[in-house]
Amino acid sequence: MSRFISPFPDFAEIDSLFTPEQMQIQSAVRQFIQREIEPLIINAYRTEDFPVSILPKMGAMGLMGSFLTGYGLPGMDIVSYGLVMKELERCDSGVRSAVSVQGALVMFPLHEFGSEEQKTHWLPRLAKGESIGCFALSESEGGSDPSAMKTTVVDKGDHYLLTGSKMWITNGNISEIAVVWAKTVNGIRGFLVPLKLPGINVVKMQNKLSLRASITSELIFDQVRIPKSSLLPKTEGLKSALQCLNQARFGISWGVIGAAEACFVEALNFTKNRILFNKTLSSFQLVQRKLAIMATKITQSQLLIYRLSQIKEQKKLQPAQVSLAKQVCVEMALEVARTCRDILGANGIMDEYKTMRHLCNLETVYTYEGTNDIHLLILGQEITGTPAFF
Ligand code: TGC
Ligand code: FAD
Repeated sequence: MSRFISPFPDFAEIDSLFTPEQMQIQSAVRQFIQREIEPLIINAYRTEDFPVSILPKMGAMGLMGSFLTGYGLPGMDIVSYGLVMKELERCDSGVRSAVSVQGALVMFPLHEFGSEEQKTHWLPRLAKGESIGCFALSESEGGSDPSAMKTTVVDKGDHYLLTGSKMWITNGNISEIAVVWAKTVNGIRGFLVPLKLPGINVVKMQNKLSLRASITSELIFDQVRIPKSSLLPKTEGLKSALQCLNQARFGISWGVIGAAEACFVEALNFTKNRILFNKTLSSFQLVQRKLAIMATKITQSQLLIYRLSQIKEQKKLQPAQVSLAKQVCVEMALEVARTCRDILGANGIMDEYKTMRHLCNLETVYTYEGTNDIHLLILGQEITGTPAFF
């Protein structure tokens, strides 16, 4: 077996596929997380808060919008970007979420659909983590069907009027700007909205039992006058929003493998030390079966995302391939986390072990960015040619 950067058993010798630069990025991010974020994460989860002090540090490391180029952005290759996501989520899905939203859902739409002025003003600030943004697509009624959104923007000549509300918005309360998707007479468009404007109320959603180390907010827009310059001029209908989701879903697919590996390693170590019936837990056949199945499934996901990263690097990755990755990897990670929680016995429900935190987080990851069902339906449509959403 090859040298492991991870204590996870690398049967497919995935680590040997990475270039020295990619391994260096992974190792630097892992060390940064162990030093700066791991010590804060249990308390952040208990208090349902996000450790905002880490954001400029992550910016300084080039982790925000790391896959984007120009405007002083890091321009990492796709595998390196994936490895960053994986290391962040090895710590906590909430940490990866904050970076996913900033990079894939705020910086990407600016980069792709923004005016030159919007890009030069915002991209460097967002990259440094000096300014934080959020992505406001979902509404309270039916997040899976964003085309049914009720939020509107009306052209009033010298300004726009924004009315409606958005729900479940990651980073909302810590954001200076929001990428808001709203209906106009020309269909759905994206707007870059400063959240300090009069008529905007940002309300933190409290008492989540999942993704607690992440800020989730409701954004309420009560006839908000927004400047004409807020429009992201190159957005064209819902498909522009969905293009952003492709970027984020891809990062999630890498990220959750980090969460799964973290649970696996914690459970494996536990089985080696736990004595039951005068033997280590790791020596029982039933336990080895669980470990073997998990190692196999994690390895399958690692191979899948590596292959899809090659296709993405060639700029040929299709949305259905991203759905395949999100569906397979998240379902795998959730199953692994559940099995690891079982192996840990009663200890597994305590927060000094990370597995239950990952398990609870992964319930959110299973739902956001397109539920598991939505991705299966996208795959079903791709396979049969028949949409079964409605
Ligand atoms: P439909 O008619 O299928 O498509 C409308 C137009 O968009 C095109 N399209 C895509 N383009 C790029 N990428 C994709 N993934 C695309 N999917 C579709 C499509 O070709 C069409 O183009 P055109 O030219 O014909 O106009 O649209 P639909 O309304 O029937 O919906 C399809 C469906 C259900 C798959 C879509 O709405 C969907 O994906 N729903 C799930 C919504 C979702 O994922 N929301 C996520 C919100 S953000 C979030 O959760 C952030 S969590 C952040 C964190 O903390 O990490
Ligand atoms: P619904 O759409 O109501 O779905 C309910 C159930 O119905 C699910 O099981 C679903 O799979 C199933 N279902 C839906 N449609 C079909 C169908 N056609 N056929 C069969 N079954 C179906 N959104 C943002 O815009 N920005 C964010 O930053 C953001 N962050 C989030 C953070 C957290 C912590 C959470 C929990 C959510 C976040 N979301 C965000 C919202 C997220 O994208 C939505 O929750 C998700 O899209 C699902 O929408 P919903 O919750 O309204 O569920």
